Amino acid sequence: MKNKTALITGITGQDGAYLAELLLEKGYEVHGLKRRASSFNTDRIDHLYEDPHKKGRKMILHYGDLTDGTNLIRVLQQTQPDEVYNLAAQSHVQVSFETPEYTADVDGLGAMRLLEGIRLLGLEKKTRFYQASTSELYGKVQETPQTEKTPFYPRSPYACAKLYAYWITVNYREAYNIYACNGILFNHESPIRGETFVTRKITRALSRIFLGLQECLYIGNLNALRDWGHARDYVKMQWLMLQQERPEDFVIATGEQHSVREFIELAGKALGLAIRWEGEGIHEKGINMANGKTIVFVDPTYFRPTEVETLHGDPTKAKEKLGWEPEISFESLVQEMIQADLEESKRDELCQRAGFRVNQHNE
Ligand code: NDP
Ligand code: GDR
Repeated sequence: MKNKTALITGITGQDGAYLAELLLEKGYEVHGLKRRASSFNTDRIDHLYEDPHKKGRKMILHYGDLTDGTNLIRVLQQTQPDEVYNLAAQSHVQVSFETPEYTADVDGLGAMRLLEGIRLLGLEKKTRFYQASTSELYGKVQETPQTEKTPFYPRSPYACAKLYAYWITVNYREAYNIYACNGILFNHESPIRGETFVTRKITRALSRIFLGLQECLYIGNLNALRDWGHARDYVKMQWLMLQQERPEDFVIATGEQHSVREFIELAGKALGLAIRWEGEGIHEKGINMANGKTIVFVDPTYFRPTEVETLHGDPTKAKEKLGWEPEISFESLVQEMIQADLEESKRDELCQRAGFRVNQHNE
């Protein structure tokens, strides 16, 4: 039997990298959409890279962009995929308040362009479609914990765009019988998480503070509550969802909730840093108990115009129908992220001592 072919948009992102790895292990031919950038942007998948001059490659990258419909149709036509995973997005909630139109175009219309491409090319019966939907759809939550039936109340341009993508996926399933489904994924993290999402920002900053490369961490809402899982566990579900008899939407979450503050405390603990909190609101500070230095400051720059205060998922349907359980605990996730960032910071420290410039980003 011929091996399956998959097309992953967003292959250079966190989930794209883990999913590409998983599908290659399963024997798929993996095609990925990458954006043209002024420098190499494939760090996360470089270990899977194959020389474009080599015959019989299993991973092939195509230039493209979700805002460019004709490009998407061409890539779909060339690759004739059995499965499309639409992971590409302007995925930062806070940035979406600054780039609402672009975010709507990529995250909302982008999904429609792919679905319409599948239809125009007559691939409705062949191609299965996965849409990266999000717990941000619940926004101002109407029910706790959140299930597939909980009403949506988006609270950002990002979530509003993803709401369109969610419903257009349902609509193409119902209108044209395309095997299309939404994974409503709660936050998932890993050592290759983007550096400006809160978890990675914390593990990176604390590692650097620990080594003396950075003075402090500036943070926004310490009390936000999230249901954090590990990306490696979550991409398994993305694949599983496309292997069922009938297409359905699933919530993917751990069912456990923690605050940003707890994340900082646990990450500190993994480094042997005990943190004491002092003050309130925007004056709250995190103090290193070993030396009395303030290492965490609240900075309102990171507050959002409308915040999602709490998210807590109920993954019962995924457990019952797909036999899926997250395998990596919250504690192991934090530990793994700290270990990786400590390694990276040690490399930076060596470079700095040898007189080389290192990345000083602290957003
Ligand atoms: P990342 O931000 O790590 O990756 C996003 C990917 O999309 C990158 O490959 C990026 O390319 C690509 N991309 C961005 N804009 C465009 C565009 N205009 N055209 C083509 N590609 C583009 O996200 P994650 O891997 O964390 O998330 C994957 C998907 O899942 C996203 O859609 C996200 O919204 C959604 N999601 C994520 C959750 C999470 O907790 N991680 C939870 C729920 C949903 P480049 O590398 O060039 O920037
Ligand atoms: P989120 O993730 O918005 O949930 O979206 P993020 O890590 O950005 O924020 C989580 C919570 O932490 C609070 N927070 C901060 N966030 C950032 N980025 N930086 C800070 O300094 C900071 N301080 C506090 C936020 O206010 C928020 O409450 C992620 C993305 O991956 C989306 O693409 C995805 O859809 C959702 O998760 C599920």
